Amino acid sequence: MKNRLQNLRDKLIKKDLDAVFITQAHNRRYLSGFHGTAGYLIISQQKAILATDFRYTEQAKDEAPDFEIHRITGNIQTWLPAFANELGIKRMGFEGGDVNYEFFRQLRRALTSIKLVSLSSFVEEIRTIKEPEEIDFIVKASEITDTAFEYVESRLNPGITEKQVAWELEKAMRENGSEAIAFDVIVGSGSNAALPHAKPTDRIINEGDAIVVDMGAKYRGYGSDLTRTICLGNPTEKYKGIYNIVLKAQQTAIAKISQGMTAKAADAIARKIIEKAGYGEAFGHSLGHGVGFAEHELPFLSPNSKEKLSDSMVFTVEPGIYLEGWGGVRIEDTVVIENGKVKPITKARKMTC
Ligand SMILES: [Mn+2]
Repeated sequence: MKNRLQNLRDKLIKKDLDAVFITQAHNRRYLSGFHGTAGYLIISQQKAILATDFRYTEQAKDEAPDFEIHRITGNIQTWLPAFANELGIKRMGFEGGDVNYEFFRQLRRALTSIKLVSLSSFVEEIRTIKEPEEIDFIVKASEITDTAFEYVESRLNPGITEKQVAWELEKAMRENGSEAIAFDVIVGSGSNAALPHAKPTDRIINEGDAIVVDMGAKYRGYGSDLTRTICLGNPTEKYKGIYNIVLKAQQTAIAKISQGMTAKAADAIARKIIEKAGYGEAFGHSLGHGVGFAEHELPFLSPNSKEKLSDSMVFTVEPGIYLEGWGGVRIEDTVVIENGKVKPITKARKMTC
């Protein structure tokens, strides 16, 4: 955690801030190691304070050795001013993307003589560069996901419902060591696969149906993200054609994305292939997103992205084509940039057709 705090403190200097007030749960855990669901961090150049309530003070002492643990009661107006005074804070950053309006009003009332600076993605940017141990945890979460997918996929038969498939996948992930699911399992069969984030229904999967399955496990707080499109029985020619366009877009992106490239350029590699094939309108989401504590985090590989990709970033590559009333295809791997190149973390087999 010491490196993480140092990175944060370097950023405080750049922003001319005396301290930062951390409210976002993943950022709190990332910076302090504390897993509890309630608490605040106040970090200056000299001090790192973790303020939490009675339920968590003992746990916080174990999990966050680099922080001074303080037990708090009541809302921030009752305890924050004393810390701000003690630390001599004049300009303090807060997480503008996390706090709600009511909380901001309390913050302003608590710290009337302090200049409050709204920060966006302040810690999230640091989180984009994964440490070796974080990558190991994501690899482990991906292995769990791959194993669960292949196990369920090899036993899929017509007559099962989408909800049953989703439950089998969830069960298999938990049985393989996942501490939770990273997000609700997506299963869309037949025309339901046209919905990129299909909620599993009672639809019975028939012979010849294509099925989009999107799932993720969790290991030590870190997620994985895997999508496969599979076909029960013989797919139609139209289906094969669309599947192969998506597969080509995905594989080309994996082969060509490199360190130093903008996330926007990375997205364009896959998008151009799908556009050229005449399905540009049917690829309505971005190519990928970062994976870590959050299901979706920086970097975002989209046509509007301003980020640059670099070594040790972990993200997904997941092009798709969706046609209303017909169905859809998406293929997604979780990958990492290593030595300048994309290395897939996901190993689950892909259908060929
Ligand atoms: Mn994803």
